[in-house]
Amino acid sequence: MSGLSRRKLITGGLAATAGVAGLAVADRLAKAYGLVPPDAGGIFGPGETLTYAAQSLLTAHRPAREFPRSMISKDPFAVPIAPPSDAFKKSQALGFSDWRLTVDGMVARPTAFSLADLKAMPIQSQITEVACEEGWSYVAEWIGTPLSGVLREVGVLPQARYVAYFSVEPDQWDSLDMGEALHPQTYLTMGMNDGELPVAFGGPLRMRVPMQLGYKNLKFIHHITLTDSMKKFGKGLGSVEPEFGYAWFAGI
Ligand SMILES: Nc1nc2c(c(=O)[nH]1)N[C@H]1C(S)=C(S)[C@@H](COP(=O)(O)O)O[C@H]1N2
Ligand SMILES: [Mo]
Repeated sequence: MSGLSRRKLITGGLAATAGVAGLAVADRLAKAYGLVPPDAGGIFGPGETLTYAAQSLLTAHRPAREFPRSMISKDPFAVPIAPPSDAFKKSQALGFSDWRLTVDGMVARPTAFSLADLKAMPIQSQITEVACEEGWSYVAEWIGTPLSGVLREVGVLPQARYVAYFSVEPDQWDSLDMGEALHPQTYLTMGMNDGELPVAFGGPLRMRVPMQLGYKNLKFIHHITLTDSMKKFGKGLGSVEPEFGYAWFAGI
């Protein structure tokens, strides 16, 4: 059976089961395929599990739309950020030469990458849209290195299921499942529109996840950790957003 018809069968099965026998059965099916969001059983319940399972099966290898250069927004809107801390300002004065991205957890080789280390990895660019859950969006060119390459470099252990990532801003963290983390458009971004990534847009290092809503695209990334369970972080909902009523899986 081809991958696509298999996916159709699974998602069709999930949806039909939900209609006929209720969400609890869909929940069990999703678990059988290992498609359980970290906040399952939490505030969203089985409906969230069903949405996530169906969405990730349907969109697993679908790229986010890329735009022609002519459609780059003339005046991209940066969501205002908290005033930078003294430590951040000091690092900025050093051209972020002391910035480190620490990658640890369930990896063979925990590593602290400088920006120079990351810039020495394969650099790619994408012209994609940032879409905020509040309804506005803009298109920009994002320049960085795919997260997948960094994960290969540190050697992800087989039991790892999620990639949790943390901003230097307090209480700003999120996570991706392995499928989304290894997606070719998931970048650690250091440049924007042919220049350095401005601080307002998350410089010096931003997680770019064009397949998901703006809030998954965290600015000022300094730590990534691989884990088998998001229950170990915060309130166990997979990111800080579900604590305020937004979905962990924010696919668009
Ligand atoms: N560190 C950090 N990252 C963040 C935010 C934030 O407040 N702090 N806001 C998020 C939200 S809600 C959105 S919609 C996007 C906005 O991206 P922009 O500033 O490039 O428009 O950044 C996301 N990343
Ligand atoms: Mo947002």
